[in-house]
Amino acid sequence: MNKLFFHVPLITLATFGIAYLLTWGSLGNLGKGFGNIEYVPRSMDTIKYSPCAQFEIPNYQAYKISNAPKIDGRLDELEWQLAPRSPSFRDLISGSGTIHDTHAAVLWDDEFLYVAYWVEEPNLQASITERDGLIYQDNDVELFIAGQDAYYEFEINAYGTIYEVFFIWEEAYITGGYDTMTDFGIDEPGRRIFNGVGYKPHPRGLRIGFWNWDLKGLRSAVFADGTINDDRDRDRGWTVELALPWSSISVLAKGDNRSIPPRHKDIWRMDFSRFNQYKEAKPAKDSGGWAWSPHGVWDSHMPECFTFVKFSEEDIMNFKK
Ligand SMILES: [Ca+2]
Ligand SMILES: [Ca+2]
Ligand SMILES: [Ca+2]
Repeated sequence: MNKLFFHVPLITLATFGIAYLLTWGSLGNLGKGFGNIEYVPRSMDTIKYSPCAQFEIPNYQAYKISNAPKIDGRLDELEWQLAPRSPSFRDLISGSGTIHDTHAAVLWDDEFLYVAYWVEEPNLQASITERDGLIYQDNDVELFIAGQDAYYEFEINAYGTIYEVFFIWEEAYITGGYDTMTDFGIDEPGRRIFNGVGYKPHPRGLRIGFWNWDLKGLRSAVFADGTINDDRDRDRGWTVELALPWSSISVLAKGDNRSIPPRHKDIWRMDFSRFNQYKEAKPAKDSGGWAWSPHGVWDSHMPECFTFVKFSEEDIMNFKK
């Protein structure tokens, strides 16, 4: 773990804490509107109005690899075994513990960002087989990657069917020059205005979503450790293995010209979650969405709540015993 993040001076914590409390006070007074709360978009933003406590957002160190994993959904490579794993995901809204374990890990090399999920699931289920179908209507696993002015959404179910959307903050669409790009023109098929899911009054406003967009060169695979759609047995779960080419992710760097691939100690914001079609029985408060970094509201589309992923040039094999 990184000292920089875990030895935060008390005074900083206190400042964040006070800002957070003041914000909640302000939000309460303002009701539905956000009045004159100023929003200054930056990729490393600490947004005062956010429903997630900024000082509680997880930090993760992503190490480099020399040998690319085989993208087959099986996380049996030594690299994945050595990679730091997230704590088990918590409820997206309440932050409370969940009935099944979920972990994620990130690795990288100069060509790809690699992401893995370990998903405990006693009854594997999937129904959607069409690419860009509404995967969130199945039990799914989701990945969001944020740039300064845009973010990428990825979903996958136990069949390995995927859903991808690229979102650009409307206020940055023209000023950021996205409107002149081939994939993001004003007449692009699958382009729609989007206002979040359960947190509509996001102060940054609307996004423009591009549902037909694909992350070129993306490789994804699922390993189902059990039987899908057969509840006569009890399954162990599923694992997800992803390789996302930096050359395609580079579109997220447009806002702030961040390095592609990242440099040592660069920090990106990413969100890791799963959504289930079931909920744990009461009295558990299970929203059905579980995440590495809880958001405090029913909405994934909040980059200011995403996990901090810090890239390290150190090779993961240095941790081999
Ligand atoms: Ca593999
Ligand atoms: Ca798509
Ligand atoms: Ca089964």
